[in-house]
Amino acid sequence: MIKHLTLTPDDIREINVLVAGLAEHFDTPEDPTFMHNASIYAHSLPIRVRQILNDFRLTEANDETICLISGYPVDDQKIGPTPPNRELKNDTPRTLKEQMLLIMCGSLLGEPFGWATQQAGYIVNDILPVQGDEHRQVGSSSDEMLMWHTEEAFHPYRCDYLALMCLRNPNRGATMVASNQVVCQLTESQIRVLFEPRFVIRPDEVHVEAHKVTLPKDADKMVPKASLQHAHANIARMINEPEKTAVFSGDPTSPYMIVDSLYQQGTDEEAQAVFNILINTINEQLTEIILQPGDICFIDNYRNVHGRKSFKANYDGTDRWLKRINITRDIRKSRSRRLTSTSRIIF
Ligand SMILES: O=C(O)CCC(=O)C(=O)O
Ligand SMILES: [Fe+2]
Repeated sequence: MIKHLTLTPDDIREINVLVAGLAEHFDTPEDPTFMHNASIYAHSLPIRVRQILNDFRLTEANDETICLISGYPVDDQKIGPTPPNRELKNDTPRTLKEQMLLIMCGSLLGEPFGWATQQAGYIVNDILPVQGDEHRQVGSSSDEMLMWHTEEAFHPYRCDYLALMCLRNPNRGATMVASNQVVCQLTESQIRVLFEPRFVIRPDEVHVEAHKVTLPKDADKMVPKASLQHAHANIARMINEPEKTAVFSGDPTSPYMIVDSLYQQGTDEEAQAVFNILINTINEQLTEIILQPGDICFIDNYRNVHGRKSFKANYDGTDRWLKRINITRDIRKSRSRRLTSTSRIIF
C-alpha cells in the first residue's frame, strides 16, 4: 500500500540549503509569492523526492496508494510546544522549514489549497488535540477514534491528495488507512451498485458550523455578497437535498472511491445493504500508520480512506502534532468558489 522513500544525508543537506535560502525571503508559507512559486522552488528538491512523487502521481499502482517520505530531521526543541489550538498559528517562525518543505513537496502533486471554512482559511493546517474536543468527530479529538473517511467526501472540490507531515507523535497515535483494493473482497453485482448514483453524503459538522460565520481570509470589503450567499445556499442544499452520487468511479478493478463511514447513506434498500457490506469490508482491511517526526505522508484521497485511532492527550505542549495540506490536481474546477484565479481558498 505504501510507496516509501527514506531521505539520505545528501538529500537532507540539499533540502536544508533550499529551505534556508527561502526562509531569508519569506516568513510564512502562506505568503502568496511563496505559494505562487512553490512549484518552481520544488525543482530544487532532491531528484529522488521529485521522482517518487512524480511516479506516485502518474502511476496509480494498486499497491501504492500512499507515498511516505521519511527521515527529515525535526528538532523537537526548536519547533516549540504543540499549540493549544489550531487558530493561533504563532509557531510559524519555529516550523517554517517544515511547512515550506511540505508545500513544495505538495506542489509536485498539484496545487495546495485551503478552505475558508476550516482553520480560518489557512492553507497549512494543524492537526493536534484541542481541549474540549476529546469526543467530537473532528481532527482535534483524542479520546475518540476519528472514524475513517474520504477527506471532504461531501464536497465536489475535495482534494486529490491529503498530505500530513508529522512534527511529533510521542504516544504513537495511529493514522488508519484502507485502500481501494477492498474491491477485491466484493462481488461483481455489489461493485455495480457502488458505481451507481444511489448514495448521498451530508456535510460534516466542521463545515456546517463554519459556513454560518466564516468569511474567506483573502476577502476584502469587496467580497461579492452574491458569492457568499451562493456558498451559504450551496451548503444548505447539500444538507437538505444532497445530490445522489456514486461511491465508485473509474476502473472497476481499481476504483476511485468517495466513502464516509458516518455521513453517507444508500438512498434505497439495496444500495444501503451494499454500502453496509463495503463499510464492514473496509473495517476489516484497515491498517495503521504511526507517523514519526519528519514523516511526510501523501494519501491519495481518490484511492484511500483514512481516520485516526484514539490516543491520550496531555495538553502540556508535548502532544501529537501534524501539519496538513489539501492538494488538488485541478484548481480551475473550483473557480466559482474562489475570489480570484490565483486565490487558493475555496469558500
Ligand atoms: O490525525 C490523523 O492522522 C488524520 C486526521 C485526519 O483525518 C485529517 O487530517 O483529515
Ligand atoms: Fe481526514
